[in-house]
Amino acid sequence: MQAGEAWGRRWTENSLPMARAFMEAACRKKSLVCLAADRSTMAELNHLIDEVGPHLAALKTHVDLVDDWTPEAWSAFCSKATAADLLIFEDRKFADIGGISRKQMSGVYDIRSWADLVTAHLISGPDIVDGLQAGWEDVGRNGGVLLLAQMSSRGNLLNPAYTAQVVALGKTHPGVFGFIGNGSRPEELKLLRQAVGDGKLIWTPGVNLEVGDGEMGQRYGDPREAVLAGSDCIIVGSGIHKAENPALQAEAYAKASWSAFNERLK
Ligand code: 5BU
Repeated sequence: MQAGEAWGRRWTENSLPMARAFMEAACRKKSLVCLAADRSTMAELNHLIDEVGPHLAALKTHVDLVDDWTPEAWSAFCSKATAADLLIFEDRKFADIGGISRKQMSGVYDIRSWADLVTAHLISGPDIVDGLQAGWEDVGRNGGVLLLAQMSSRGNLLNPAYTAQVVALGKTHPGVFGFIGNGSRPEELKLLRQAVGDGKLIWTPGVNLEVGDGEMGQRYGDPREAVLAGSDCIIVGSGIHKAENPALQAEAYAKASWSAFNERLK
């Protein structure tokens, strides 16, 4: 099935190049899984991609938690991810004013040069999206911003009124790829999807085949329920990278997400 047919209104109502690149990748890989690659050495990161790359549509990084980071090793790792047909998503959670966010896209990590997607809080106002987009323009690249509309962690301060404002400001901004929603609570996710409509994607952390509480206030919901509630991509970390057999688990998440996506189409 062509990506446009599979994604329906999510495709026709969203012309951001990076959003369509994701929708196409998901169809090629038959997976709505983004791996949260929270490993702290380059060797572990490289090994993980070799193991699970075929089952993923995207790769989420926290570049600042790698102990032995070097520009050369990171560049080789990004090439490996691209060769595995993965979009690269730096979960940087930018939050500063627009001009500083633009500068933070460069610096030592030079996020603008390798990330296709980044996260941002909208706490400082909508100019942050323009700042981040300007960061990509500075190096002649395209990218997309995922705004945090909800979070998965217990006690977070993103209340429904705040979520509504993030959605209202973000849904008409062309630089916004989509929103982060809470994968651990399908009922919250349904409300978010209603508010967002079909014009933007929703990606969800807080997803695990074992539903319940995680470490330090993390909460987990079921992948199928998250997709049926309106998630377009499930972000899975420890459910895959801490598994005894990460490849088998990644395949299980890919299958769960893809069959729920097909169920949602009917
Ligand atoms: P986990 O191992 O599946 O719990 O990892 C979740 C990842 O998603 C981790 O990298 C977090 O930084 C990220 N995350 C999250 O857990 N919850 C949120 O609300 C946001 C990001 Br935004």
